[in-house]
Amino acid sequence: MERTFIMIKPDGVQRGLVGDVIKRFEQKGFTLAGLKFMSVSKELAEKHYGVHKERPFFGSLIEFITSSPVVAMVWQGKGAIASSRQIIGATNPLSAAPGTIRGDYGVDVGRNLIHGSDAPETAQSEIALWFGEDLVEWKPAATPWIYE
Ligand code: IDP
Ligand code: MG
Repeated sequence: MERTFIMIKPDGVQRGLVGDVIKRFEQKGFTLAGLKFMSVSKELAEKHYGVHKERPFFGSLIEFITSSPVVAMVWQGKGAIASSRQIIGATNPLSAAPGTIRGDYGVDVGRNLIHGSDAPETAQSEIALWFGEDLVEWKPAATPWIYE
């Protein structure tokens, strides 16, 4: 089982899409392992997006992520990292396929609604950064109806 870090960005929260986003991950069959509604400090935002430090959009990205609350989550399941990226869609919402979160709701790359870890190593470090050990271990009753 894999775990991935998913964050509904300030635009997703402000636009009332929290329920829809959570619903998509639940309906896929993934399991929630962590969830918090929070404001993001500049320090946390800069650590999370550290890989983009030299990019021209870094400043506006940090300003945006810290501008309004986010929903931070950990979702768990078979192939959860790559599958979540498919559920989310391409970085630029105009290129994201209809049916994906960004494809269905977004227009601008700087307002693309949601973050998802892109690989096992980043998932591990992002979960540690945002949640530490504060995750819930549980097995949903529907598990045998989702996995053979
Ligand atoms: P990802 O979120 O699909 O993994 P990354 O390339 O890791 O995309 O970029 C991180 C975030 O930085 C994007 O989700 C987007 O919000 C923002 N971003 C990426 N490229 C641009 C750009 O060219 N202009 C403005 N913002 C960008
Ligand atoms: Mg990324």
